[in-house]
Amino acid sequence: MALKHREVQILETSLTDVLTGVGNRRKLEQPLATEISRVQRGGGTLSAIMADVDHFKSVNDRHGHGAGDKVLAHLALLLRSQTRPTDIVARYGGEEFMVLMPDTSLPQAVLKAGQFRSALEASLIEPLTSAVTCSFGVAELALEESAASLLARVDAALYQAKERGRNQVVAAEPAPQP
Ligand code: GH3
Ligand code: MG
Ligand code: MG
Repeated sequence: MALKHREVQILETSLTDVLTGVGNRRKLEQPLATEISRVQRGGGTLSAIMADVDHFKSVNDRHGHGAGDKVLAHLALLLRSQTRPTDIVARYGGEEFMVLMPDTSLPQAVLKAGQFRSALEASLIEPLTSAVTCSFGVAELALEESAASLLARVDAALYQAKERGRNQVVAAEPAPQP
């Protein structure tokens, strides 16, 4: 029994991002697969939000890596505190986060990303003296769409948000017909 508990602990640690305490990229895999099969069986909706900190390199350059780390921890907490326990929040890459939201339509997810955006913009994160912002891509899983396609669409939407000037939310193009 003690051994089993230890195994669960090790597994949990291997799926957690040390800096921010949210899940790491690997933590997304299983829920993503599970949620996609639920939707494909006719079980409702699934949306994904990808967030990327704007000009994060210059935050590090100006205020130091430690301050950059604080921004990431702040953003992770913000995402976690403004989502449901059934939503998955994960650090997807260096300064990129993914939020998976079961039972959430595209308009609802766009609204949610807008809330993240304005909450971050309004945050004061010491020792920073000005606001940090984030760009967001949002997509809803289409019928018969794969995880790879969903992630590609959400990524392309995030790229658009950067292109359009950052600190904004862009909804993905509809999935190509299967
Ligand atoms: P953009 O608005 O286009 O997203 O620009 P950016 O500067 O945010 O993007 P870029 O990809 O050029 O830089 C990302 C930076 O994130 C570079 C890297 O040093 C930093 N970074 C990645 N992981 C960490 C981390 O764990 N801590 C800190 N402090 N910085 C990190
Ligand atoms: Mg960035
Ligand atoms: Mg990035």
